[in-house]
Amino acid sequence: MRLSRYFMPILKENPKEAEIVSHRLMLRAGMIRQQSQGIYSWLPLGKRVLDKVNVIIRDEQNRAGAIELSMPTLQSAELWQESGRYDAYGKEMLRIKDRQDRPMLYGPTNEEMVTDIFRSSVKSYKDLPLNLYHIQLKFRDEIRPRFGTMRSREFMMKDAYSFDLTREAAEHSYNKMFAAYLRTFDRLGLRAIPMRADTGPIGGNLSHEFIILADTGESEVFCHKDFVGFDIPGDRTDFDSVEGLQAIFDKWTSLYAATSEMHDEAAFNAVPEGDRLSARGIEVGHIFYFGTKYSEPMGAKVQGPDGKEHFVHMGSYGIGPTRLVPAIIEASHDDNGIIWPASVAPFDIVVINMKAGDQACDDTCELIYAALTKAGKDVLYDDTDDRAGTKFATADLIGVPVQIIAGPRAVANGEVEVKDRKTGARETMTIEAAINRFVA
Ligand code: 5CA
Repeated sequence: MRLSRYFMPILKENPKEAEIVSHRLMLRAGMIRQQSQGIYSWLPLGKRVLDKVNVIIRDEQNRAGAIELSMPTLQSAELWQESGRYDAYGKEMLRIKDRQDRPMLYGPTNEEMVTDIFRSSVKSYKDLPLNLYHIQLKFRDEIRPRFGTMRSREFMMKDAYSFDLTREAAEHSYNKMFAAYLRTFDRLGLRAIPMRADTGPIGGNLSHEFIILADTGESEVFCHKDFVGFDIPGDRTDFDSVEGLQAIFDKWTSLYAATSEMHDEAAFNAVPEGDRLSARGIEVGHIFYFGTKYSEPMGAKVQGPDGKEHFVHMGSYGIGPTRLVPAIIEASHDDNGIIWPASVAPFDIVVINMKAGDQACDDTCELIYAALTKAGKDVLYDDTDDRAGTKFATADLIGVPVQIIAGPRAVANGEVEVKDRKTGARETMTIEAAINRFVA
C-alpha cells in the first residue's frame, strides 16, 4: 500500500475526549471515528487490525471444533419473550418497531436465536456435541459507553454456543473454549487470566472472565501472581481428549483468581502475601455454562440413547474483538505510539522514503516495496513528500513492527536502515540484506 494513495487520517493534536492511552492512540492513528455516542466507524488502518484479530479468533475456534455461521443483527421480540428475557434485559436492549408495528430489537447477544436454529433441525443426541459461533456486531445501550471501542454501544463479538446431551459433555465443551481462549489471547500477544466471574443477565452457575491486567482496566481483580508465568496449551492440544482438557482447566483454576463480584477476601488472604496480585483488568472474554436455562423454556431437546427426550445443556462463549484492539494497545505502547505484536500489526513493514523525488531513494524504495510485497508481506510504503521527521513520527505512531528507512546518504552506499519499532534498535545493511531478512 502506498501511503500517498491510502486513507489514514493522522491527528497531530491529542484528542481532548480521550481519557486513556488506547483511545487517544486509536484516534491519532486514524483507526476509528466516532459517529455517535458509543458508535464507531473502523477506518482502514483500524479495520486491518480488527480483521487480523478475527483471523486468529476464527482459527482457534475452528481448531476447537466450533463451526461458524452468521445470524441477523435485528431480532424479533418473540424469541426473547419465549426465553423470558425480553422484559428482564431492561434498558440495555435497543427496541425497535418495524412498519407493521412489530417489536424488534438489535441483538445484544444471541442465545435465543441460536437455540431457535438448533431446535428447528437437531433432534438426536447423535448430532451432538455441536458448537456454533459467529463474529458480528451487537448492540447494548450501555449507560456509560467510554474509552472508545473499549466499551461502546455497538461492538463486535465472537460468540459461540455449545449444545450437549449431558452436563458432563457440556463441561468438556466448556473446557474446549477455555483452552481455545488461552491460545487465542496468547497469539494476540496478551496474557489473559481466567477468573471466576458473575454470570449476570446471561445466567448459569459456571463462568470465567478472561482478564488482561492493565491499570486502565474497568474491573478490579484479585489473583495469584503465578498465573502470569503459566504455560499456554500448545499447537498439539487434543481438543477431543476429555482428560487432557480437564487437566488444562484444573491447572488454570488451581490458584486463586476472581473478579470483584466473586471476590472472597478470606480465600485471597490465604494466598501468601508475596504471591497476591490485586490489580485492575480488562475483560476480553467471558464464558458461561448455563445448562438448560434456554433449552427448557424454548423447547430445545434431543432424543437420547435411552429413547427419551432431553433438554440440551448449553454454554456460551464471548470474545470482544473491538475491545481487544484497544486492550492490545493498552498492553503494548510507548510515548511515541502503538507497538503492535506482529500477529495483528496492520502492516508487517513500513518502507520510509526520506526524500521522495530523489531518484536513488525512489528506486531503492520501489525495489524493496516490490520484493517484499511479492514475498507476501503487508507493506506500507511512505512515498509522500512529508518531511522525514513527520514520517518517522507517523511510523512510530501507527506501530508497524519494522521500519526500513531509505535516506540519500545510505542509499548512495547501496544501504538502508532497518529499525525495530519495539526495541528502537537500528541496523544499517545492504538493500539486498534488508530484503532477504524478511523474505523467508
Ligand atoms: N453471550 C455471552 C457470551 S459469553 C455474552 O454476551 N457475554 S458478555 O456479555 O460477557 O460479553 C462477551 C464479551 O463481549 C465481553 O467479554 C467483552 O469482551 C465484549 N463486550 C461486552 N460488552 C461490550 C461493550 N459494551 N463494548 C465492547 N465489548 C464488549
